[in-house]
Amino acid sequence: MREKPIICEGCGAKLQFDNPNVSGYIPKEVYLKRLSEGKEILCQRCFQMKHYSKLKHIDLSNEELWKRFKKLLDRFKNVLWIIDIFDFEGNFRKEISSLLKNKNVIYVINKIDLLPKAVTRREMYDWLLERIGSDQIYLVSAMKKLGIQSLVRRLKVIRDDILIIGYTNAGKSSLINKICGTNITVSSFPNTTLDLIKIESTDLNLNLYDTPGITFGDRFIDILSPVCQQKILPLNELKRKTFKAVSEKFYLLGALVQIKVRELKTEKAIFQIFAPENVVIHETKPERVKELIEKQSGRFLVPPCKPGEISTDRLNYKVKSIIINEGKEIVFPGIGWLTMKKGEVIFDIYFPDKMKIYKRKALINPRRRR
Ligand SMILES: Nc1nc2c(ncn2[C@@H]2O[C@H](COP(=O)(O)OP(=O)(O)OP(=O)(O)O)[C@@H](O)[C@H]2O)c(=O)[nH]1
Ligand SMILES: [Mg+2]
Repeated sequence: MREKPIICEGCGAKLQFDNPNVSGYIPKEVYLKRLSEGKEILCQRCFQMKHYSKLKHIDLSNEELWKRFKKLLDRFKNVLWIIDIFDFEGNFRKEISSLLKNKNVIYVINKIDLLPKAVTRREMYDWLLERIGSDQIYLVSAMKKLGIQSLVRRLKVIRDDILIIGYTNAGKSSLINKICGTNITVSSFPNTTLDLIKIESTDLNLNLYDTPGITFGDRFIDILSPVCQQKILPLNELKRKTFKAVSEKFYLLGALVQIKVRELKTEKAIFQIFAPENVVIHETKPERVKELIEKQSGRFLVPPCKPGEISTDRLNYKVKSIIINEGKEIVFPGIGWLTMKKGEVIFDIYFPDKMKIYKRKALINPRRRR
């Protein structure tokens, strides 16, 4: 007979029968029935996420998760850091890397299927090597099962416990499921995994530990409701729109970011915006911006996903001027980036003051297609 499980097999929360609003809740009769049938035992939240893509709200504090994460890290020497390639700046945080100095760290760059097919693995690897500063980099797609075998070969030589860490929604649980054939709950909602989950892998001859994802709340996606975050999380190759830069024109990323061409430094300039399928990229004239944002935020202009979803006091806007030329990108963590294809432009970027934007060397090389 199966041992009586005391934690949810989907999210790691301690099972309890008393409070439906706290993690790990399962009605006692359901628990006993599934136990007697020898079936998988999931808490109500995991069950609803898995079968109905429905989120049951659980109060979670980022600070508390971070505190627990740091404590947990002390116990492990080997760490697998899962990083979402779509949100590299949001995921690859100094706050985390500074805690990994004396660890054996393997960097797993997940979701490579989101990038245009023309970007080669070599290009991605070189770009990442420069930024991460370690050659322990594995490029994978947990969803499309790419790069898994070479990662597995690497893991097999470790022969010791491995802690899986990373930002929420980076794909930690998805990757473990692909490697170990487990059935941990995976979803596009943030904070799916709630506690440590131990996976004993006979194939790898070691134990893996899945962990709850980290968030610091400063990515554009973080100010959206969990349901909206789920809606805009990219699952397919990113869409892109190409624009000829026109002085004074505005380019909107939903209602969250306004990009204005302040000045063309070259006669001609072309740029592209990359974003998930459900993020609206819209070109407009300066005189239309205010009205569009007021009337279409959460309607045509997604994100947000609903009118009034974000209270205006949280959207205190600031403006930052950035000059960029060919081969550079401006990143809006969690919702997209702008790649300069040709020429040089000064952009004025209007965005909520709690958010961070970054300028970086282009991941999507503008010269490839010439
Ligand atoms: N396109 C794409 N999506 C992926 C990939 N791996 C995971 N996802 C999706 O990303 C979302 C998050 O996956 P999870 O495995 O739940 O992520 P996690 O890191 O465990 O998240 P938390 O438990 O919240 O910390 C899900 O919608 C997955 O289907 C991938 O390789 N490519
Ligand atoms: Mg997870």
